[in-house]
Amino acid sequence: MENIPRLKAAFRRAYPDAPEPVVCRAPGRINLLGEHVDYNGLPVLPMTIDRDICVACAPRNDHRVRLSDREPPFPPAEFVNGPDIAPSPAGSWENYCKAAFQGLNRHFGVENPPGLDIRVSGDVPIAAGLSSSSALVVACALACLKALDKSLGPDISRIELATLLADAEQYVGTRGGGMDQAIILLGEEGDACKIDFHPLRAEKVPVFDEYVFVACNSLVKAEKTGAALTRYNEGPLSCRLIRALVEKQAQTEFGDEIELAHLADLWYGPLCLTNAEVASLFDAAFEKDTTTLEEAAAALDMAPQAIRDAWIGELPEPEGGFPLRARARHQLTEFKRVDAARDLALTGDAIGFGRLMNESHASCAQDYAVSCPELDELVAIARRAGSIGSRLTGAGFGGCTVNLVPAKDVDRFRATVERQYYRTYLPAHRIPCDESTLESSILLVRPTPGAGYLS
Ligand code: NG1
Repeated sequence: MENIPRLKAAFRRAYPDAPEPVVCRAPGRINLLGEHVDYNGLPVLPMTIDRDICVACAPRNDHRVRLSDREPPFPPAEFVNGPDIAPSPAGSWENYCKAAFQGLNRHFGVENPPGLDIRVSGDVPIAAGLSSSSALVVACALACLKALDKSLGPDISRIELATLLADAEQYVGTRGGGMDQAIILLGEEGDACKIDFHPLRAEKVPVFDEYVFVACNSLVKAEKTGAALTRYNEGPLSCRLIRALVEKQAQTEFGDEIELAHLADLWYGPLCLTNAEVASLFDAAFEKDTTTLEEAAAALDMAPQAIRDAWIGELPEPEGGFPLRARARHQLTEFKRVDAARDLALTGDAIGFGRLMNESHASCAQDYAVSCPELDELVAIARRAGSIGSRLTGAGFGGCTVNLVPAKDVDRFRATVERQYYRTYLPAHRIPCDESTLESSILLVRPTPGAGYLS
């Protein structure tokens, strides 16, 4: 947890004339199971962590929002608050704040919202798959609510705010789902949560008494505002084409009136299909491993350009076509794993839960192609070091793994991962890791309360 007196002192140094600030806190999160499925409306199983982003904020007499952070990569920024806020260049950190402010100003129909002075501080590792960006969005949203004189609860529920912010965060260019904003707002101390999106709800899922979850940072940065953004968006965009092709197949099998707004409608919509029925629909829709744009166009009776305009934009077509069969398979198998993992957690079966985490990593790596050599190596080392379940967590392409480790073996786990990954593998692959980086790269994480006001 951030040091609040220190944050307030930093606020006063940055804005000496401002009134006493209020502090808003939003935790990071670690996803235990259910990766790259939230944007299709399929359930996920994350938990909040004891790392957070805090913002100290106080109102201004004008409409300007001033932002500062103690970290050098986050230079001070300023913008005029309103319902239409022009984005800063891609990759600028203030876009996360602008996303929240624009979303809330539009929601409440406020034309001339007041300004705020904001000081940010946090200890969620950045670009590590632990959702530092959504934590910043949520913390800024709580600050914005204060400026608008609105209260979390009476004026907007946590569920409404999570839904609104999932849309609002698309301002930064990602086509993400709603997992991060939901767990950050709905998470509870001491438990993980199964999040369902139809409708949005969070169900407490107990964590295991004699085990701990450990995050290990691969130290490969996966900034979703940079190169990883294109790679990340490949998932949601491919799934839009999958949805269209599966909808067509469902119409052939069940009638022309069938419409799928999301892939999740296969399970939750009027069809209410079983997993076996979804599997056979996918088999029929994707007979081959790959589907070319021409083939998709023929199946959908549309021009290739119309498919691009409707769903996939500039998504590059790989040689031989889009690997839709494997991408769709991941959606189905990950859905089954989330369901099974919840049941196993309720019965305290850590070994079974860990097995599902291992299977999820294989599916993320092979069927969804969101892993990288460093993550695969870190997962392999963690399993040798005593983890009973290891997988990448979050968007992938770098960032952290999550590991389920018997509490009594944590020291051995830490020592082995430190030696084999951080002191051997990384130097051999020319990835820098000094002692202080190493110290903050293996984190025991435990679930903390969802976002809220600290003062
Ligand atoms: P992170 O790890 O925070 O970049 C992203 C998406 C999630 C989800 C995961 C993959 C955003 C804000 N977050 O998370 O919605 O799709 O990837 O499971 O886009």
